[in-house]
This record gives sequence, structure tokens and C-alpha cells, in this order.
Amino acid sequence: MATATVPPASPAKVNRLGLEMANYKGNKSTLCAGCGHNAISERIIEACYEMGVEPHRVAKLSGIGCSSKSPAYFLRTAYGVNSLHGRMPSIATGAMLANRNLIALGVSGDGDTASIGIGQFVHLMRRNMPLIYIIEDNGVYGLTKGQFSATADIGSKLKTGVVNDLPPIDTCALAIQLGATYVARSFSGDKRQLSALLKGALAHHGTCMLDVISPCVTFNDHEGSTKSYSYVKDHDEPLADVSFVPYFEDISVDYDPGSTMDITMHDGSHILLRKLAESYDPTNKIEALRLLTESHDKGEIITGLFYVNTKPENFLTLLNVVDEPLATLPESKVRPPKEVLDQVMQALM
Ligand SMILES: Cc1ncc(C[n+]2csc(CCOP(=O)(O)OP(=O)(O)O)c2C)c(N)n1
Ligand code: SF4
Ligand SMILES: [Mg+2]
Repeated sequence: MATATVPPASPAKVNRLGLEMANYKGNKSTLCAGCGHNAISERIIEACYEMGVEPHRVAKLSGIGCSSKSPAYFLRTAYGVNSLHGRMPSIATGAMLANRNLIALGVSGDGDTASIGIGQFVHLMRRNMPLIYIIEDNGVYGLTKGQFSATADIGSKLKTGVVNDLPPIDTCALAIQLGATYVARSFSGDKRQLSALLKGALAHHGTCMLDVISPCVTFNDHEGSTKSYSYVKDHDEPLADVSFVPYFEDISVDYDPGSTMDITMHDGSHILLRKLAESYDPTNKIEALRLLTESHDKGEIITGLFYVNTKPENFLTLLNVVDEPLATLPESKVRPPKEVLDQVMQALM
């Protein structure tokens, strides 16, 4: 009897660590189909795979909201804390102080960040803690059925017809003003730009703040909304074409230095910014704030890398935090000897 020959399965593609894309995935998403947050999870999976990030070194940190649920849908084998509403910055700070070898990946929402969590957010931004802080920004509280958040634009309309009459908080302008050292805005529907910005963030050793406009298909994707897919597509003004070349690949792209800016990141990777509007300089804080104010007044949604500064020391270096995780330090290093305690007691008597 003739037997059919089965062709051998082609080997799965692997990254520089020998891991497959599947190693970077998470649980099946329970978010609405078409939610922008799902697309952001996909970009995180790809960016970590392509950069060869070790999943067990990542700490996924979030608050409360549909956005804050999304770390369950990527990097299954990473650490994860889905914390309290608006409190992700404290949990992230504690995790990084306890183990500076971790790669902190914080995911928040516009409500989680700009409403209940604004106090925590502003203090995190002034510390230059090594952390990637992603705001999945849909202008509403998706999880609690679509009330306006503090990033909703003036004049934006809810499905019920309610119009927002308060000015939005621009989280990028706030982060730049406060001291974050890598600040960008992107759109969940722009695969290329978001991917490059995420990889740049993975190469940066300070506070990265990425505001990603991420439409809520259930509560904020209708006519009159300024965070719907169609509105963002019509008003998106990319500041530059962003490319990323990791340190482990040759920078063999041909580019004209007159129209392209090359930024070398902490790990030796490069971010290439092509066709910068009026020779925009993303290392100039004042220019970044001016650009954001002007584009907001014009009603544009400007996207791209607004500000980067690789010079300031990060919080862990500033505090002289030891290289080893605190949990693995021997007792001899963490416990003062009896004589020292006796001396303290004596001094108090
Ligand atoms: C202390 C506290 N206050 C209020 C809530 C209710 N609540 C849950 S999620 C949420 C807002 C979430 O909005 P956002 O962060 O924008 O996330 P999205 O669901 O839009 O992704 C609120 C107000 C809560 N869980 N805890
Ligand atoms: S309610 Fe909105 S934010 Fe929440 S999962 Fe659905 S589409 Fe996404
Ligand atoms: Mg939201």
C-alpha cells in the first residue's frame, strides 16, 4: 500500500535569543473586537520579539481599566501586577527599586493616568525612573461605560449627545515639562510608527512616556468623537518618519543627514527621524512644548517622537541602587550587625 509522504514542517522563525513569536504572546484577549488596545498589545509582542527581550525580565504593571487589563494579553511568562486604579506608578517604582534588572512596562489608560492617577503620574515623570509608561488613550472610561476622561477634547461628543466643555490635559506636554526623557504620541492603527517608538523606548534607560491614541469601538468611535478611528486618520500629522535600527544590526540604511536626524540611544541602537517638520529638534524641550501647543491650537493630532534626552542620570543610578535584586542580598549586607544596633540603642538612652 502506498503511503503519502508528509512534507517536513518548516522550522518556526526565531529571534536572536532563539525564541519564537509565540513565546511573547499572552492569553486570548477578552476586550471588544476592534478595540485599539488589542492592536497595541500586538505591537508590544512584536517589538519585544524583534528586540530579543528576555520575557522573564519584564515586569508588566498596570492600574484599572480595559487598558490596564491588556498586559494579560502579551508576554505570558513575564511578571505582572494589575494594581489599583491610578496607582501603577507606585507599584512600578517599588518593583524597580527592589530589582533594577527588570524591564518595567507600565500600561495605563487616560482615566487611570489623567484622572484618578494624575498625582502619581506627575511624580513619576519627574524622577526619570527607567520605565516605559504607555497610555492607551481613548478619551473615555471604557470599562465603566464611556464617561469622558480628562484627555477628551473640547467639543467632543458622547453617543448620548453630551458635549465635553473642559480643555484636555496633554499628557505629553506634561511629561516633557516635568522631566520625562523620551516622550512620544502615536496611534494604535499606525503599525510602523508605533513599533519603532516602542523599540526606541526599549533601548532607552529613563522614563519613556508614550501616549497612544487607541479608539474605544464601543463607546467613543462615532461621529462627533475626536478619538474615533476616522477622526484620528483624518487629523493625524506625523512629525517625522521614524525608523529604528537595533544595536545588534548594522546601520546600513542610506540616508541624507540633511533631512534625517540620527539619535543614538543608551544601548547603542539608533532612531532615525526622516523629513522633520521645519528641522524640528527633538532634543529641545522648549521646541517640543511649542510644537504641542501650536498643533493643538490648529486642531491637528501631531504624532511622533517629541522629546528625547539621553543625558540625565536615571533615578536608580541617582540613588545608588545596588545591581543585585534586594531579595537575593545576603543577610550580612542587609542587616546591621549587633554592635551597630547596640550603639544606636546607647545613643537613644
Ligand atoms: C478607586 C476606584 N475608583 C473608580 C473605579 C471605577 N473605574 C474602573 S476603570 C475606570 C476608568 C478606566 O478608564 P481608563 O483608564 O481610561 O481605561 P479604559 O477602560 O478606557 O481603557 C473607573 C473610573 C475603580 N475601579 N476604582
Ligand atoms: S469598552 Fe472600549 S476600551 Fe473597553 S474593551 Fe471595549 S472597545 Fe476597548
Ligand atoms: Mg480610557
